[in-house]
Amino acid sequence: MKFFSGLGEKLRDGLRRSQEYLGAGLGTVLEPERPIDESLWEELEELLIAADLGAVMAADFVNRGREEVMYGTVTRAGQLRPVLRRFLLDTLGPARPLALDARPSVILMLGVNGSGKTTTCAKLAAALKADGRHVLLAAADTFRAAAIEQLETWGQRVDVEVVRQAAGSDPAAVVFDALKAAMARSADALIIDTAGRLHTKTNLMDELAKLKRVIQRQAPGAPHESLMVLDAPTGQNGFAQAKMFNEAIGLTGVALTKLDGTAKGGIIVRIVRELKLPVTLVGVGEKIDDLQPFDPARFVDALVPEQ
Ligand SMILES: Nc1nc2c(ncn2[C@@H]2O[C@H](COP(=O)(O)OP(=O)(O)OP(=O)(O)O)[C@@H](O)[C@H]2O)c(=O)[nH]1
Ligand SMILES: [Mg+2]
Repeated sequence: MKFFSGLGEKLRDGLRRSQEYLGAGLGTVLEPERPIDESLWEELEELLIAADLGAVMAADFVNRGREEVMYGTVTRAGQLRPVLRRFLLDTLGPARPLALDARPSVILMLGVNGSGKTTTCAKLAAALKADGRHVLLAAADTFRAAAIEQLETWGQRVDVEVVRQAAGSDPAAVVFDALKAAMARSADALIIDTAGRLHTKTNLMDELAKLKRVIQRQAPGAPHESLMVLDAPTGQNGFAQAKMFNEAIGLTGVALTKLDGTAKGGIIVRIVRELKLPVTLVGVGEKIDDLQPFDPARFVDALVPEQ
């Protein structure tokens, strides 16, 4: 049950760089007894932008802060901390757990090259297995033999069966087989790894649309999750990519990886707000258990702790 009981400390570790960055900045800007003046708003806005919340949201927050001051609810800088926490929580909305009710629940991982798709598939497979679920992996990245082997190696390590075909075969055929196997064995979940592709390559986006059609035909209602795997350090560039993937095949959410490698954890807030997609999973390291369901409350606690 470890996946869903949540590993708050892990998230905290993964966000260390963001936390140190924002934490140190907020510590200075929101000095508890500091009076509120124009320079404070400027410093705060800069800090939020630098943490990757984006200019629009930084300005929004400053406006909200100014309102609080106008109403007299805030008179000292330290009182803006809970206002910031509330603002982030409101923007993030409630947690949106992965859709895992169907049997099999079909989870499609997609995204650009190197974003962490294969690793996230393996981590998720391990987490669901540890949760007592019967999981299958499908090696639908048939572009390179190495990609299939990479997933197989993970499969062996986490003791999850990998449905595969030879390199160069049609990914749709792999997915067809895998789904058939998952249904025959009453598996709880089928996690599909796909090849990295640029959103600008029409033929590859068409291939993805075809994959989705094959799945839909075979199992109405599936795929239950089409997750865009984005890596946090890519930041803003990932937005354009995710938008195009969303338009081309429809996404249900984002799995944000490499959150441990950036000081800009604020990107999560922008994803939710600008892409209007929930972040369902976060990757906080390269190890098998470095994956967490995204929990907005925990995230805000880690990023902007109460003092
Ligand atoms: N630090 C860190 N590294 C990660 C995380 N997730 C994945 N990685 C690393 O990112 C690199 C690429 O991961 P893959 O899972 O192979 O990425 P991919 O999207 O499958 O790549 P392609 O199949 O080539 O498109 C590997 O070195 C992973 O260990 C994460 O959450 N944190
Ligand atoms: Mg891969």
